[in-house]
Amino acid sequence: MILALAGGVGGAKLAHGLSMQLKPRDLLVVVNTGDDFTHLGLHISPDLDTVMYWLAGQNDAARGWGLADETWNFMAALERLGGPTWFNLGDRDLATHVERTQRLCAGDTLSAVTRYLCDRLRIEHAVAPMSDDKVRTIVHTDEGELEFQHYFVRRHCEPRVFRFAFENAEAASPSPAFDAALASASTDAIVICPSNPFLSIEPILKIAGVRERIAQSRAPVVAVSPIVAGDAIKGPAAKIMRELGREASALEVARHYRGLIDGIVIDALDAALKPQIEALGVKVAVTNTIMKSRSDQTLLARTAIEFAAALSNAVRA
Ligand code: FO1
Repeated sequence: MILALAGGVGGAKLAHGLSMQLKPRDLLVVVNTGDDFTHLGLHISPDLDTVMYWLAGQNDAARGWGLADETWNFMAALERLGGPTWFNLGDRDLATHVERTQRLCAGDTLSAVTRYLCDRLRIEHAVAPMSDDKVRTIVHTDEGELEFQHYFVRRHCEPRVFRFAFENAEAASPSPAFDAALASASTDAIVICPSNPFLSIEPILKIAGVRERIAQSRAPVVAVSPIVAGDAIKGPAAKIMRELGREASALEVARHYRGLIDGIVIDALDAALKPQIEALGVKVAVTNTIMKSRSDQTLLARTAIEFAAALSNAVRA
């Protein structure tokens, strides 16, 4: 069984690749919910939405988030009424948020609602939130403290970042499926998807006990670098790294995850970094990590799975 940690579009793409390589019982995708927020009275879980839509094959490929063949009548009507239009909710996507909100209000957990939505979208592989407890990512910037979506979407990641806080993370418990996978002897590998290490993966690691349990896991832990040739494939990871005083490189990603990961998959464009990363005690696999097509997703997933298996055999040998 492979436990994948994901958030954002890069995470969803690799999760989709893993789902094409593995049987449903052999994959659990655990998703960041630090980006969740209440908007227009609706509970929005953007990273869960993105992973679900990719696994269901219903994602909008160009945007990365949201549904394909979307229409925007609701947003146009909202604008006419003078409502807030900085966060875009497509007409079809809206149904997900309404149904999720209704079920949460009726007392279901986020895990149960996610299972239900995945079922309805005919997703066979398991997807779970990192926690059923509320955790919120707050971005400390030169414009003050911003809730995540206000930083990311409303302010287009423009403010300069000083640090991130993950409200309530240390008091939150891993979701039941995540907890079981961390405890299970059947977890053969943990894959950290090429998601933003600071915004998408850190909130998951901050949940009570999670970082320690992953670091102590007997399963090999493999990360895929979201930084290629000094830049992020998508999103603000490189900008944030520079603002935090770090260089934007796959080497720095390996330094960031040092002590947690056994190996890292880096892009062929960064092959020259391999010796420096290995000097940190982190094994390196080099391949194409830019996922432009389904076959790129499958190949990267296969590389990550095979790399983890090789690391596991090396430990046993
Ligand atoms: N991202 C945007 O850049 N602009 C949007 O208006 C936007 C709306 C949105 C609605 C539902 C949803 O599930 C995701 C949405 N996203 C939007 C994506 C989301 O903000 C980010 O991809 C993640 O939070 C970062 O991982």
